[in-house]
Amino acid sequence: MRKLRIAIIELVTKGTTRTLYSSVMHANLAGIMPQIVAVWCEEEGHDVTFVCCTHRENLTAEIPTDVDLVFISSFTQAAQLAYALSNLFRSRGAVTALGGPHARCYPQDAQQYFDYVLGFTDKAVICDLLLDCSPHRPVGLYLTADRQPATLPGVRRRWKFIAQTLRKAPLLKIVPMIGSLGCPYNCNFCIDSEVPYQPLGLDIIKEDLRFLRGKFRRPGVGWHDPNFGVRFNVFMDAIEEAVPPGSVKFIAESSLSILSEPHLKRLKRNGFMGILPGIESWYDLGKKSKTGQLKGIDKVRQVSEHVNMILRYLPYVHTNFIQGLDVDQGPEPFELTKRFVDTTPGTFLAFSLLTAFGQAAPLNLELQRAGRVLPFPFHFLNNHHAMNVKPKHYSWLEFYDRLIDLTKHSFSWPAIFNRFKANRGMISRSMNLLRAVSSEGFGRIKYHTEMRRRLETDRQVRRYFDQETTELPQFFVDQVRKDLGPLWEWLPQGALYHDQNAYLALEEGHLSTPAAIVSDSDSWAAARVAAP
Ligand code: B12
Ligand code: SF4
Repeated sequence: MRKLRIAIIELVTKGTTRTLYSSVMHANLAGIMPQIVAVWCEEEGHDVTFVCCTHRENLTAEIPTDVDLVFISSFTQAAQLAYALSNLFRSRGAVTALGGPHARCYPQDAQQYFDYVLGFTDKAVICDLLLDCSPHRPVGLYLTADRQPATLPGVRRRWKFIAQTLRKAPLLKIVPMIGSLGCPYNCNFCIDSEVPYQPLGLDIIKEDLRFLRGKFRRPGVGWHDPNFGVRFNVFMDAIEEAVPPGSVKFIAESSLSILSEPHLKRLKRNGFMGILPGIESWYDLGKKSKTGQLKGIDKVRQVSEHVNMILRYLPYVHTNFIQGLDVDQGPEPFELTKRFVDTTPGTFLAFSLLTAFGQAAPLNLELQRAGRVLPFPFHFLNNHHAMNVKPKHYSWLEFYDRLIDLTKHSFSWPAIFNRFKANRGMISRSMNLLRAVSSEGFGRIKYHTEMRRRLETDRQVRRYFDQETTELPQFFVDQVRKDLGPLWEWLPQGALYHDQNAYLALEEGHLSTPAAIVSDSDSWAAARVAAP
């Protein structure tokens, strides 16, 4: 095989940004897979240039002009940026490949702009792509393994790329690690609801933790497991065997059902500093939060007590809520969350707008069938900048009024002050203060308020929200142009639009695209299979 010059670009943001939060945190939002793909490409003997793009960098200067192959890793919010970059690199003669959440959620759309679009990715998929490495146009080839990989390279092998990324994190440095894939729960809005739970090798994890202690005085690790701690004791035994208690700081996303008091004691002893449980709804998903059949105010009381208990053990708790679920109606869900803010002053609350990310989750099929998915450009699909699902029980104006009221309540000065008082330690206090006054708190109030104003005053926007037109209002076009900066010129024609019902079309057999399923035993490059 000829030696390829390969660039790997990870997009952790969707455009030019200069906020304080972005300069402190963006490099810490880097994923694991771009680093892994870089490792696999080097292992196959190729030259790799790796850039984690926090969007202060000049990409066109950092990537050599003569690369043969460019991998781009993108969330849906960065899809337009990714499409523009692919167009630019293709014009220079490179072949391009897309991986990451956007590729898993909207493969058919991405195939119009990339030579390869990757779903589940293991080393066999990457090796087959490297062997082929040729343009596939006008429709790219969709490559996927038939399941999540059984094993992934750990920190030691990824170190070169981790170190390079963390140089862009001036204060807090969080090393991404992963101990499991998939999830045993089946929340119907989630990308992992149908992906079986699968633990990864404990030996690699132990080796990595020991390795990191040689790199930092007290390393910080962020677990990227979709739901950390499902096999709690096995996992904690491994951590305890590898490193002395408290010598590594950890952050993890975990469900409340896992965060019992005995587990919290063990987490505290082992240096867990932050935990991100998803509460999501006061009326649904009781299994995940261990509240069973409890609903409404009863659930608020129980969860509030639970989160306050967590805060007695761990200094930082970030709770997630989904706004606009079908079970919600009237003022009550929002008022209950306000009550939760008051009774649980130490937690940071994140309010995600219900978003149907293409073919990510079973619920999206129902929503598309019901004609309730709006075609907002991908750029706005990050759970905050647009809600692409028409709410079942709210008008848009009522929904935004309630959302703004709730966000203002959570980031009012009294709430910020109470949070500050309730938190322990400078890191938790300053992180929550920074998040409140930066893009997440004040920034979001400003953004939602502007959206609410436009709904009332901008006829184009109103008609778009009411599904009377699919023509994109100028307000949205201007934002994408501003965020893309000079790369706007490279955005392919039509790339602001997508078929928001593509998943349904696929399920009903109206869409077929060149695709290849690759598994360890069935190499696509060898067999050249092209099956739907
Ligand atoms: C860990 C995690 C994070 C971490 C790490 C993010 C990161 N850079 O990876 C943090 C907390 C920082 C985060 C932040 C956000 N997240 Co997040 N996150 C997750 C989570 C829980 C796990 C993802 C994961 O790492 N899985 C393990 C990997 C190994 O598996 P995988 O993701 O399935 O990837 C496979 C393939 O896609 C492929 N692949 C993945 N990446 C790449 C890259 C290349 C180059 C290639 C070739 C292949 C490839 O290989 C993997 C193995 O098969 C998922 C939910 C879930 N249950 O999966 C949400 C999820 C990915 N996040 C989501 C969102 C919306 C966000 C935010 C926008 C939220 C926000 N508003 O702030 C931000 C965006 C941050 C960013 N970097 O741009 C959505 C993405 C939807 C979408 N289509 O964009 C998800 C799916 C949750 C959801 N709402 O359903 N997130
Ligand atoms: S518990 Fe979390 S990761 Fe698991 S299915 Fe539900 S939302 Fe997804």
